[in-house]
Formats: sequence, C-alpha cells, structure tokens
Amino acid sequence: MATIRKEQRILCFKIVYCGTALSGKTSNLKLVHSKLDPSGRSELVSMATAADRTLFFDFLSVETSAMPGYRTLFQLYTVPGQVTYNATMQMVLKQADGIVFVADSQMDRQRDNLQSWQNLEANLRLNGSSIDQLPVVLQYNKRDLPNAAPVEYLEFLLNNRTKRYVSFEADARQGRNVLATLNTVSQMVLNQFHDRMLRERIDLESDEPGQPAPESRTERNQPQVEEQEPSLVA
Ligand SMILES: Nc1nc2c(ncn2[C@@H]2O[C@H](COP(=O)(O)OP(=O)(O)O)[C@@H](O)[C@H]2O)c(=O)[nH]1
Ligand SMILES: [Mg+2]
Repeated sequence: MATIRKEQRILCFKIVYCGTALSGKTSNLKLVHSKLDPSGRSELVSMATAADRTLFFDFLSVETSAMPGYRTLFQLYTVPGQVTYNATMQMVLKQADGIVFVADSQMDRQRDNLQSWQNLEANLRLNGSSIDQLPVVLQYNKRDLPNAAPVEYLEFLLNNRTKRYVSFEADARQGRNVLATLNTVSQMVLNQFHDRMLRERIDLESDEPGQPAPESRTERNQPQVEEQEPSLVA
C-alpha cells in the first residue's frame, strides 16, 4: 500500500521479490544497486547470513522523479520462498504494491518454483490480499545455464491463467533484463496508483496531512519497457 508523506513530499511504494531459495532474488537487487547512481539509491542491506542465506530479507530503496513535486521511492525487498520462513514472508509481503516472482529456470528446480508460487498466493491471502489484485511480473532467471527448462515449459507451469503476467527471461548475474523487470513492475505500480488517485480523488497538492492510500483493486495493462536503461520510470 503506497505511503504518502505530504509534509515531506515523499511517496513510497513497496516491491517484493519472491521466489524459491537461490533463484536469484538477491542478485537482482545487487545488480540494480550496482547500475544506479548512488544519489538515486540507498545502500543494499542484506540481512542474510552465510549460514542461512534465506532466513531474512534484503532491502534497497530506489528514488525516481516519477511523480511531479514528489520524491518517489521504490522500496525493494526480497523474501525467502520456502514454507519454513512463512513468518518473514508474511511480514515483508504486508502492504506490498507489486511483486516480482523470480523463478529458477533450471529443470530440477521446477517443483520448488511451483511450491514457492503457491506459498506466495497463500501468504497474500492470509494477509487479506490476493495475487489477482497486485501488479505481478514473472522473471525466468538463469537462462544462461545449460539445464534451463524451455521458456514454454515455465510459462505452462507458472503463467497459465487467462490473464497472463508479463514475463522476462533473465540472467541476474550478468544483468540481462534485471532493470527491465524492475521498470515494468514499477510502471505497473504507478499505473495502479494513478487509477486509485482518480477513483478516490487523492489530491497530492492539497495541504491536508498525508494518509496511507487505501488499497487498490484495479489492474492495468503494463507498458513496453526499453531494455537495460540504467534509470527507473520517469
Ligand atoms: N548462472 C547464473 N547464476 C545466477 C543467476 N542469478 C543468480 N545466480 C547465482 O545463484 C546463486 C543464488 O543467487 P541469489 O541471488 O543469492 O539467490 P536468492 O536466494 O534468490 O537471493 C548465486 O550463486 C548467484 O550468483 C543467473 O541468472 N545465472
Ligand atoms: Mg537472497
């Protein structure tokens, strides 16, 4: 749920990177961190330890000028996808504005992808939200590996609904389609926020104190995004 801080002229959106262990979620954030100018992003905070790398989340805040007169922050989180870490997952997923699901393309990880997807759906439901109400982008990561399953197979497994999600083939280590993924989900989140502003007559210019905006139920088509631009939505 977007946070509006009118006094400071700040808008915050939360984007959560989900997916099974080792699918490449942290690599996505590392790449974004390395590509963006330090003036437009925070430091990358990784809570994971060497012993248990998926126990906690990573966090990175990215600033854009997407909304005139406001600093617009996209706060990126990663969250472990295993059932064992449901508490962390639910906490991080709370009030998410958009989801990136990072799937591991390797053939032997498909069961884990599916389980992680189902777990995501269940946790959103438990939070009173739903995967159908949120902007979602699928990222088929590790396309560079020789044992990557065909994209058609991944689509069949994870993207088989009437309303298909946008999906990207990626290599998070090299950076292929990492920024495109982020750009797309950010644009979808902004579109949804614009819809909500119109529908609920949220006025960013008025001097009334900012309130967290109520959750939206609208979805919009996503825009086409240029590949690998080292900047976020403008
Ligand atoms: N070959 C290859 N390795 C990747 C890719 N993305 C991530 N990795 C590697 O996979 C491992 C797990 O990545 P990480 O980002 O920590 O996964 P997380 O558990 O989802 O956060 C690391 O060794 C990464 O370097 C990719 O696209 N291709
Ligand atoms: Mg990680």
